[in-house]
Amino acid sequence: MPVDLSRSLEFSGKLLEWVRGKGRILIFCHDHPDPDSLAAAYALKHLFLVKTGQEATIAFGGIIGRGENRNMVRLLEIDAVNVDSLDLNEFSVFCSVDTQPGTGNNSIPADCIVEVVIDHHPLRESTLQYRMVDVREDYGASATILFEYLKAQDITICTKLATILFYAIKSETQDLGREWSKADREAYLSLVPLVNNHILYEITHPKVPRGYFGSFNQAIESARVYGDVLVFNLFEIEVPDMVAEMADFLMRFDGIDVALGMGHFEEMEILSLRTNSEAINAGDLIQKVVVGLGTAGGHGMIAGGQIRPFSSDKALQKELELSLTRRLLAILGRDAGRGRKLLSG
Ligand SMILES: [Mn+2]
Repeated sequence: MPVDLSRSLEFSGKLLEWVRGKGRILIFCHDHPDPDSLAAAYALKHLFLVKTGQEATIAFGGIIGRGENRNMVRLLEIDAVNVDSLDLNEFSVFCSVDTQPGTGNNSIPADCIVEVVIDHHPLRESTLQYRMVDVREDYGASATILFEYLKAQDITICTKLATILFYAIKSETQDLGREWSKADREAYLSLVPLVNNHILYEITHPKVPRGYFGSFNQAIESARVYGDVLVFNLFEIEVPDMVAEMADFLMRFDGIDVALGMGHFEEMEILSLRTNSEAINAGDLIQKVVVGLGTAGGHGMIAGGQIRPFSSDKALQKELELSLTRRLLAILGRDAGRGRKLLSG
């Protein structure tokens, strides 16, 4: 049975009706945007353009660092700009996609009045105050929600848009292997025949700088194993997404149920947590680990956090690693022994 689009039809209809005739639109992604965040923003921009003729600008904080994401933006011409380059007074409508105000992973100024929130992360109570809210925690990707709006509004999905949405769902759910719903599967499968495979291959096989291999080296060198928990520390990083990428990489180690990684980027400590245990919720767990230190959030299997500002002093970063490890092991009820290096000798 096909997915019921009535919720998407109703929300997108109300959204378009409300936004029509208002001034310039700004769409916020989360910081260091990933493909899902960029795709959702791009599709929302497209929806506005086709249905109301209004132009929208896509904004993010931080950088687009990961090779795949840089290729995606370049090859598929996603015109996203850094929020620092904009004068927010020029905009009259503010939207937030794949993130919610106050989460700590976006650069939405505290005095900016957001009115549209479309996301698939756990709903924050404070989000309910906004005018137009569509948060679907059971969806694997924000791009899937946007795919449904386009379908519900009878918008033709061209090759470029299809490739953007497909890559978002593909990477976010790891090809429907991680935290996907029936709706994600439906979107993924209906996009397959529309995708430009040549571009998709180029996106997924980026050329990477020397430092990329250094990160693997550092991740492996620093990794300590505490029973079924693995912790690694990249210290100074050039690409903030590297922590998440290395967390995924090290999760492959047989016998590991939880991986926590950290790295320092522009005066902040970036954390990433992964689990493949059904008994653990990664988003809840990382929030407990950073309580009183920073902000965090996420889904059942993947989560992230940030502590800012944080010193660039390596000794302090090592100290933080040890204290976060102690917290993590205590919360999980694991023995807080010294652990052992992933590779010894
Ligand atoms: Mn997402």
